[in-house]
Amino acid sequence: MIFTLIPLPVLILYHGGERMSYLSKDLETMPRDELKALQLKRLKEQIARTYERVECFRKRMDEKGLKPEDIQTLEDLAKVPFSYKKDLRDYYPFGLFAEPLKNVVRFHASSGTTGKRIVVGYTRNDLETWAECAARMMSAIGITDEDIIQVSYGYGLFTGGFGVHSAAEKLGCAVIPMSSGNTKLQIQNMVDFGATVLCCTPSYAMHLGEEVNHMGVKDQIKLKCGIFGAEPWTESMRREIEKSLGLKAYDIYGLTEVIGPGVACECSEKAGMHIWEDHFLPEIIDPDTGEVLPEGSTGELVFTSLTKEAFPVIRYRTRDICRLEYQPCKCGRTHLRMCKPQGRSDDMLIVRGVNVFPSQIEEVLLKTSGGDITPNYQIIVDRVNNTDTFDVNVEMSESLFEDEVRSIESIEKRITSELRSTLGIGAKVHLVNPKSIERSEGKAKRVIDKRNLH
Ligand code: DLL
Repeated sequence: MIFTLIPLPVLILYHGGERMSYLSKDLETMPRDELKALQLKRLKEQIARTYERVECFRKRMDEKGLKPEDIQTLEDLAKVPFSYKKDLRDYYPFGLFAEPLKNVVRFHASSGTTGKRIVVGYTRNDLETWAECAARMMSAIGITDEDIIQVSYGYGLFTGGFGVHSAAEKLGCAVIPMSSGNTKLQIQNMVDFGATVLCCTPSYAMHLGEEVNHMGVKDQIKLKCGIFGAEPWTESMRREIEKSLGLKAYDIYGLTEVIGPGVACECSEKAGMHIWEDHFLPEIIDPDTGEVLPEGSTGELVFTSLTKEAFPVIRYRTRDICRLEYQPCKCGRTHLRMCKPQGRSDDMLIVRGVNVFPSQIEEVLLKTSGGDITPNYQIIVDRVNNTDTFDVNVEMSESLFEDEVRSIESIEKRITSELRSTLGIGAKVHLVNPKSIERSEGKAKRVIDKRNLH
């Protein structure tokens, strides 16, 4: 096998007070049996520490009659109780912390889809681990200290902005800390500062691409790649972004509870996202029964942190539905890869009894567009006379809008029929005027489900 590893920088990793110096290249290409031995050592420590310090976890272990010493192999993890987003709400704000606040140096938070926000904390070592993981992610993509990085993820309680910011500084890149929004200024800075890397949500990248072309400055931007994540996006959307901004688009994954961006990322092969398994142990389970599924199955992704101090997570149910790839990657990294999450199990719509992921609709829209529609859409589900209604509003392109001859109705019919054959149910497709659907500067809101409002 030919290894095409991009030279990786030496990064220093702190864990549990001990200072470890590793070549991240060695870590990322470590033979799997060595990696598993490292995981087991860290797993035992993380479980013992969490048992000792986090009451909720200790109670759940005790209820199952389990002690930390019962975890002697990686397979034993399957016996350990799960943790859930609900726990973060029930123990809000600091009830799941494993360190006194004196040792916490940063908070981040995310607004759950419903109810109370969730809060996580980081010690100084946690921030170091996070920056290291996210810097490895950037290295895997080919970003170096020569790069100028425009960070257009939101800064603040959301982990996106600060997460990639610290990593980029660690790599020695020049950072433009834009945060999200203020689109015209974003583009102006991109041009004036010569940004070579863009970091934002894929839906905001689409919007930036649209505006760059509208302002006629595409030939003045120097972007070579973009690292996009924080929400599900399709391969067709990747192609659209690459075309409109003239860059290579890479997928990155993470979640607040586990650490933020830097949990997993694509390498130059763009063939799934390597999970940094020396810090985060993944499992795929059946979301209904909780059983660990065999290798290669699609199911819910569950993470156990291996090195976190302030906010360890043990068997945390992400609700993200995906598959893990165990085959070695052509890049030479041995850490397994996760495929693009097709959506969160709690984002999945059940319309007239059929399971529908917004990403399936997006794929159909982009595949069948033929230049007639734009990738801006919104799904509206309601219930009228005890029956679900299912409408998809899609913006037509400027060219179709100006075309007086072609029938909008026939295009709507074509998309309706494609959607029916993919989803197995009928949706009413409405072509709406260009720029009439609100653009997103962070995570896009694609679905309006009015059924619970009645
Ligand atoms: O979105 C962290 C992040 C910031 C990741 C910037 C990547 C880039 P949360 O706000 O807690 O954290 O949302 C986490 O977003 O469980 C997934 O459902 C979704 N998600 C994140 N990355 C991806 C991705 C950040 N690449 C939730 N593809 C996760 C699909 C993603 N979904």
